[in-house]
Amino acid sequence: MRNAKRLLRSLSGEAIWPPPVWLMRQAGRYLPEYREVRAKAGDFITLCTNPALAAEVTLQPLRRYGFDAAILFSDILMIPWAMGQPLRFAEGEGPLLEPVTDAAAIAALDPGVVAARAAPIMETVARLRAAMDRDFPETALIGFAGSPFTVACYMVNGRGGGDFPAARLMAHRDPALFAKLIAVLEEATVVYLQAQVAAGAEVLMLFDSWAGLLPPDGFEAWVVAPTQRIVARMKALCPDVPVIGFPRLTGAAMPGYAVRTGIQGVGMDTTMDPTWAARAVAPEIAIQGNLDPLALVAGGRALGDGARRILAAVKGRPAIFNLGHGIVPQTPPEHVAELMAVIRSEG
Ligand code: 1CP
Repeated sequence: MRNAKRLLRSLSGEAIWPPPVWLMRQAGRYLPEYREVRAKAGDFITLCTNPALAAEVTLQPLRRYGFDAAILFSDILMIPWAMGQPLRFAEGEGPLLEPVTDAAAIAALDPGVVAARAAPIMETVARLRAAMDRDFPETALIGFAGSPFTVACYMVNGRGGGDFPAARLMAHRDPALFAKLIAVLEEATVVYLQAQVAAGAEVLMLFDSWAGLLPPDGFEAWVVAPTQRIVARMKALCPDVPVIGFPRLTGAAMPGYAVRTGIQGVGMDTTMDPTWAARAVAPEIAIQGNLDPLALVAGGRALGDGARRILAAVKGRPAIFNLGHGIVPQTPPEHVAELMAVIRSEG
């Protein structure tokens, strides 16, 4: 039976026109209705672990724009949180974690508790699936996790906002220790993604936002190999669920990552030339991206020309329209409607 959902068709290698569209961070602070729920929830972790509110903010952008996918409202740092690493989101500062810096701290991390502690997140997925089957039957539900390397960056450094020198140094100075952390994260990620699929996620995405910080041998050891193992295990557990990888800022190494990890879709970051990627990535793998989030803030010509350039580049091959990174909070909501009109007028 042919699947009617446009996102799933692209991820099974079909070149559909116009391509399906969703936007990274499509639920978030640029939407007044999100800010309202966020204020009601109090802090960000409370929002992520409240199934009614997390499902509500996930659905908000679908009601406005009719995207082809919803992405679970949660965060990549909910895996370290579920393993017991102290985490908070400070206003204006982003995530703050108690850094994991030695063998004892890594040995204390238990992937076995992830399923139980993440149960409220799975309840969100289940609610979303029920609501979407009823109200958005053609929209696919994406579950996600951070890739082990990117999550390890935050766990070891304790915060974002830099280029994670402590994590990168640990990988060089004590690769056996760093490998243990990556192995724990692999295990936790498989458990966490499998639970999302069991609850109703139809597509999985692995965010590797900081993959581009690594030298080639590190990219191989800490990004390609762990992702390959996670994807292989997910294929064994749920063969019909496609996986999208997003190895951000990895340039010419991206097409090799896409083929070797066994994923069905690959994200292009803002810097990537989509015309190049359309040829360099294996033709059965959907390419996803990559409008500059700031072109969406600017609107007008920057938005229209930028979107049309990407559409022209990906025409005739499996693709998914998206941004090259997440929506920024100052994005005018009407510019997102403008973008949807540009994409749909190409159809
Ligand atoms: O104040 C708030 O409301 C919190 C802001 C916020 C939001 C809306 C954070 C904190 N996370 C999220 C949601 C989120 N994060 C989603 C689901 C919503 C959606 O996409 O619609 C997803 C998929 C993520 C993924 C995520 N979190 C990534 C990977 C993608 C990327 O942007 O590179 C990363 C690196 C994070 C860490 C994180 N969480 C939050 C912030 C501000 C950050 C970045 C920290 C930094 O600067 O390094």
